[in-house]
Parts: sequence; structure tokens; C-alpha cells
Amino acid sequence: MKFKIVADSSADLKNMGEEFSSVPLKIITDAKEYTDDENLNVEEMTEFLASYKGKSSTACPSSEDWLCAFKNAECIFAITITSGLSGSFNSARLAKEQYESENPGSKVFVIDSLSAGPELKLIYEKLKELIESGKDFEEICELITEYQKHTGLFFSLESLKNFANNGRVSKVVAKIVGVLDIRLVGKASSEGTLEPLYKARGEAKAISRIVELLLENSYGGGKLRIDHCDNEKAALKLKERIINLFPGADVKIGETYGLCSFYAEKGGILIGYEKLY
Ligand code: X90
Repeated sequence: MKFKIVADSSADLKNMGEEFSSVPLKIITDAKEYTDDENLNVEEMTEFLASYKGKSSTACPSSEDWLCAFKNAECIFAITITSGLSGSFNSARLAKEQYESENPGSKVFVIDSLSAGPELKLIYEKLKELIESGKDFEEICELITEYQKHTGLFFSLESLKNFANNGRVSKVVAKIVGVLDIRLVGKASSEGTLEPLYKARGEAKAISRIVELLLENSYGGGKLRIDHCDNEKAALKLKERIINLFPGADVKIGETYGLCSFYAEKGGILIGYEKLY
């Protein structure tokens, strides 16, 4: 196989065909461990976690996990969840070193998404398009790096419990949501961390705020990908607002898989979008 795209499971991509592999992260509790692969029953996991009182955490893939996914390909693009919050990027980089030295002539380009969920989907789609257009490896590396400068991620979260319990946001920030119907609207910062922007009371306000943020951040009707955690209603509402503003916009709705469901929690929505500049 000449080209292969590999992404960790934070990309919410599964079963994308032979020239793609997803490398699972894990969701760990004292009682059960979940592997975020195509066999995971996300609904069962979220239900279990909702009533589970003990400790829970997540684990990134090892470099061996990445290595396994690279197998038999000559040119590989590996997309990771943000290095600002996870060790996945580091594991992928170690795997790249090993794969390239064990398979002379092979090339691996590791892409730190500085994001999660649907922004990785955009990177995946762009890579696929570039590969299909017949560009060579080096050219694709340059073009995808440029593309990443023109994509972003917003989110609306109803709870930050799992983020706080895992030391990935402060307890102070976590406390402002989860009460009185408050949602935290924010974005992936340039360092790939959670940047709180706005406290919205009620879903309608959160959606309006996201629309404003998109416009302020040069969204102009390009690709927009919404992944929701058990909240299709909000995703559809947001889609409708976008289509009203930009009738030709390419908007798609998907679901969060295991890892993003664990952190985004029930009701959370993640929005990856293309900027005009
Ligand atoms: O290595 C690990 O154990 C994984 C840690 C992942 C922590 C971040 C998960 C983010 C999931 C939630 C909202 C979007 C925030 C984006 C910030 C860059 C998605």
C-alpha cells in the first residue's frame, strides 16, 4: 500500500476503508476498561459512567499501537489528538522513528491536530483529497500544514467533570458549568488546550454564541463538521442556523466515539470548521 492515513480514536472516525486505521485510546475505571474501537458500545459506556462514582481516566495509545497501524504502508500520515492534553502525539512520533528505521524508504508524517474530534475529521478529509489528486508526499505535508492554519474548533459543554477529575482543566473552571443550565462555550487554543470563552445559560444561547464566534473567526460557508454526544437536537439546530446564513455550506453531523464522549460528556457538541483566512 502506498498511502495510508492513521488517526487516533479522538477523530471519531471508524471503518473508513482499507487505507485508513484508527488507533484507539482507552477509557479506564476501577470496574471496567473500554477500548475506543469499532466494538465499543458508546451508549453503554456513557450510561455506565453516568452512574459510576469511582475513579475514571483515559490512556493514549502506545508507540506499539501506532506502529501496528502503520504496517504495510509506504507513506503514512498520522493524525493525533492535541499534544497539549495527551501523550498520543509523542507515541506517534516514537513510532515514526522506529517505522522509518525498520522500513527503509518509508515516510511517516505526524500531524499534531492541537484539537480533537471534528477538526481531525477535516484534516483527514483534506489528506484524502490531496492523496486522490495525485500529489506527492512532500507536497501533501506542506499543503496539510498550511490547511491546519485555516481550521478551528469550538465546543459547548454541559459538564467538565471528567476534564477536572483528570487534571486537564482547573476545578474552578469546571465549577462554572453543570449548574443552572450553564454551558461552557470555548475553543481549542493555539496551544491545543481548552480555552473557555463564554458561559451560556441554555442551549439556544450557546448555539447563538457559537454562530457569532464562527462569523467572528472568518467562517464563510466552508466545511463544518459537528460531532455531538447524545445531542443530535443541538447539532441539527446549529446546522439549520448555518445553512440559513450560507445556503451552500458543506455541513455534516456525526457522533462522538468513546474518548470524545468521555470528555465532552452527554449534551456536548464539538464543531470543526474551515476559515476563509
Ligand atoms: O491521553 C489521554 O488520555 C487523552 C486525553 C484527552 C483530553 C482531551 C479530550 C478532548 C475531547 C472535548 C472538548 C474539546 C476540547 C478541545 C481542546 C483542544 C473533546
